[in-house]
Amino acid sequence: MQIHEILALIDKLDAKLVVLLCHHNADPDAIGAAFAFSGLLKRLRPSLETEIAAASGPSRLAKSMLKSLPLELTAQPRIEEADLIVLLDTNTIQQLNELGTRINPDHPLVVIDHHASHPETERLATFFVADEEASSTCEVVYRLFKEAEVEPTQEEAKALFLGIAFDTRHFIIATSDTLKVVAELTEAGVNAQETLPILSLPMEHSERVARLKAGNRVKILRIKDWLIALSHVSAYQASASRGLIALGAHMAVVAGQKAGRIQVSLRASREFYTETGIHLGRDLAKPLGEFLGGMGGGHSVSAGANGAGDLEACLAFCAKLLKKKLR
Ligand SMILES: [Mn+2]
Repeated sequence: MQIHEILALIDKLDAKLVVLLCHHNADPDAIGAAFAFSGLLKRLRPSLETEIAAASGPSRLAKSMLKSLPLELTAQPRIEEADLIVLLDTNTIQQLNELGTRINPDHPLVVIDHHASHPETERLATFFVADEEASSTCEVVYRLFKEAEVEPTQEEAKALFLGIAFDTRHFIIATSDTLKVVAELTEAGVNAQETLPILSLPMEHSERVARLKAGNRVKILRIKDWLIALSHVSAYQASASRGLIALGAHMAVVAGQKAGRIQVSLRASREFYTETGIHLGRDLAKPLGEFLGGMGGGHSVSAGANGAGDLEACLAFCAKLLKKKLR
């Protein structure tokens, strides 16, 4: 039982302060998982103090979600003083930006995640709770509640519900197991109809412009019957690549350069993954991250990489890799 192993670690360390960290631009899944897991820990070990922080602040949607939860993020987490650090929804330390540089290699570290695990993170982690089959980190955290036989509070259930809704694109890619969890969360007091609109903010003007620019600059690569869209835009790469999939591409790569750093978002349709077996995180983002001298990873149909280098060379690298894999 994983929750018992985490508790055993907390007891062994005689931990007083646990710092929970979410990846940069933390999304509703990361924030929801951190909020609920912190609540679970405090229920099981009432004297524990916890802090929750998101590297460089939360995303716009996560901010909107925070307004409906009794949670304040800590701007200056006491990482060095923490007896235990918990990483949520975060697959590499690099995704923590400057917060990651403050974690020393022998700091007790628990990782709770649903991404394909990164070997470097596995090495750093004292204990790893990872399930790549889970829809979201929130689903993984809900299973820890079940293991502990603790009912989430109405607010924790709401946070978990929002994280799952976000990561499954409003349940479009939810599995039967995920839907069972969602049903249990509604039993714990979540009103689905009132809660879901928290995740539907109107798109910002700059995001609309970025998506349209990415569409305008797109280069279409046709390999067999697959249509791959390659583009670049200096912001909102993830949104732009989702936009290109919605337009009809089977797979999209959108790169962007800002202050000498390159950020790349990769998205694919489910059909592309099931028929080609190409896992974007493992087969494309990871080697791309290495190519850029940075880091890459993610899921089967959604992944990202970052580093430094030349934008054109980066897109050419992706095209070459895809041609090799598809032919
Ligand atoms: Mn997630």
